[in-house]
Amino acid sequence: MTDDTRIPVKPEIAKGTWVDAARFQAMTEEAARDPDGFWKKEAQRIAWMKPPTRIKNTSFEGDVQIKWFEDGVLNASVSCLDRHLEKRGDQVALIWEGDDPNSDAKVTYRDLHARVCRLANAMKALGVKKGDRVTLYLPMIIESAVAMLACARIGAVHSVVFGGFSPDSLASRLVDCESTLLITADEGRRGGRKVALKTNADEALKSAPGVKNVIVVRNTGGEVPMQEGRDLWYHEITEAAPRNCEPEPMNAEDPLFILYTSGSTGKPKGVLHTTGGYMVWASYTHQYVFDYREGEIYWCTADVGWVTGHSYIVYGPLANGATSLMFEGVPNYPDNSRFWQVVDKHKVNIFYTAPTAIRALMRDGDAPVKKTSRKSLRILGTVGEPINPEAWLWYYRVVGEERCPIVDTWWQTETGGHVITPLPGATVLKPGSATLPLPGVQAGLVDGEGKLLEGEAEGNLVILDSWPGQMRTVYKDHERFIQTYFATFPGKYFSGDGARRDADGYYWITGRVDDVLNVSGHRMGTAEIESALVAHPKVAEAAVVGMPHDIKGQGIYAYVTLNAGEEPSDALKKELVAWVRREIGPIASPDAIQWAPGLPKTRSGKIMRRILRKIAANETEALGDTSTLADPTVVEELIENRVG
Ligand code: 6R9
Repeated sequence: MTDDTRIPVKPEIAKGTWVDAARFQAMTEEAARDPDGFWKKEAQRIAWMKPPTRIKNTSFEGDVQIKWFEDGVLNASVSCLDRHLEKRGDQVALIWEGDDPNSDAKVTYRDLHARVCRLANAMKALGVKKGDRVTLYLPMIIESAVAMLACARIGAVHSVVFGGFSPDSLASRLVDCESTLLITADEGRRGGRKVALKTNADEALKSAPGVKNVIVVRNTGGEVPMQEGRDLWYHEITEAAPRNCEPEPMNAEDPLFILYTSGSTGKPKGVLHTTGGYMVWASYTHQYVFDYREGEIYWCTADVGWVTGHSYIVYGPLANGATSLMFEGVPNYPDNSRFWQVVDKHKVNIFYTAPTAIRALMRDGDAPVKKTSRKSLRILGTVGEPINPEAWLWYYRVVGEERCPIVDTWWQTETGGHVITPLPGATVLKPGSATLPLPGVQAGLVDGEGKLLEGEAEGNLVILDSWPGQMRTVYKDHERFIQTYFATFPGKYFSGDGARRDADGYYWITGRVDDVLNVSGHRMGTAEIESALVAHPKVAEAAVVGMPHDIKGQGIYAYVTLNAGEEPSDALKKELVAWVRREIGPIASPDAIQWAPGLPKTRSGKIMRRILRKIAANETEALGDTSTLADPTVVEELIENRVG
């Protein structure tokens, strides 16, 4: 049905775009034919102390070795700061919009450079050296970006831990990467509430004895205990520090950061990114995918605690000399019009958010959007999970008034940046499809045996060859890196996602492969059924999981959240089953529907299907770790009202 909807490239976007359809074609061909030549040119987008002469040296076989630009020398902070000083020292680099709509701030490139150097010098004075790991546990404040860049400046490897994580999660991450320094704040602010960061950090530090110092940003001014000899106020140590700090020369393959990410099994993995390839990829994708143009205001709503914040609030935009907006708050505080009010206030041109936010806002109707202007918007983007065509079209029609192309960007912490995505000036859009691989990305689909599928097909999404932004290893556990990503389909990077490729070669991500159902021998993406359910006018959100079924192997269990004001009833359940049968086919009929006032989500907004599968399977004694849930009470409610 939605496969037929095509939205052509807008002439007004194509005009002056970085990459039009012809250029996209040419780039794709060149990057495949001559990766060394192509990436040698693209590498010039960042600042090198010694430009690389060796470009690609990668193997997905055996030990899996990934090296890009390996004889190049650079410092990431120079690309983001120093080289902009002459031309745009007085241009705003970061706009900060507070949780409270009356608080904001602007920091120029010159200011940011000085702040980064001061903190870098202060860290050096504490004995932090190249290669040391520094953990950041911070709210969405300017100091987060300053701290990341200050680490980069002195060659320290940052590990950002999302400010919503518990003391336990923070402790295990501190210990795993053996951080000696933690940078945190007294408190954070979100949706009108305070987040007790320093108190959490103190709790975590009881089990992370390797941490010698804690730098504390005074953010809210809340009373927090400071431990003599260990804890230092950020403002005190930076005030005294010199405002110039020579950037540490780094090899292209020296680590830039570690970011922990959850897998389907085991403890979180420390995804390691290195300096040269990551910076090239962040800059390349930010420029082309958002069609970023000189002087534009760009806003990514992610938290810096996730990879999206790393690549698309800090490194990509700043490498490109952009003005990047950083938002401390949430979409519905003080009210559900906030995103669009911020867009109008700062005249945002490019807006990048998550499908879960779009669906939540869609549920509240058009009025909160329509009371704002949004005339500045030119490009919209989404990331994080499959976007159902229903939400895509609402975003397109209501938020963007059919003026702004939507880039549905598929990528992962592991990929460093976008890998499958439309380009606004080049790609005909189809609502719900992440469309085509970027030039330089060799995507493919394989069946269960690893056989590469041709043409129209559905299978496991793999990437056949390396791209510069790829993760290099799991920190201190290269074997786990090989096992997780290269063992399932030897010689290929396995994403863990499933996808369908249509007759035009467009990719439709169906969700994690562990979410793919097999019902009576038919394979179905849970995202597909969810999308059908959400397309019903009364449904706000849906999550579908498999449940054990005697006859079909797996049955379909759907959790459904209704729009505000809709009443659950048995008649409505029947109606939804009939609706899904009509939308997809009888094989997709839900076997059970449970009304869900809320769904268990991680703090980054991802639905925790693991928990939903357990509830559906009536294995509620063994729910596993629920500590990363945004609201654990949701789970109790669901258990109580489980169906069947
Ligand atoms: C960037 C980010 C990665 C997983 C990935 C996939 C899902 C991300 C998506 C998408 C469909 C998109 N995902 N973007 N699914 N369409 N545009 O989210 O990284 O937190 O590591 O998650 O998110 O399942 O495998 P990360």
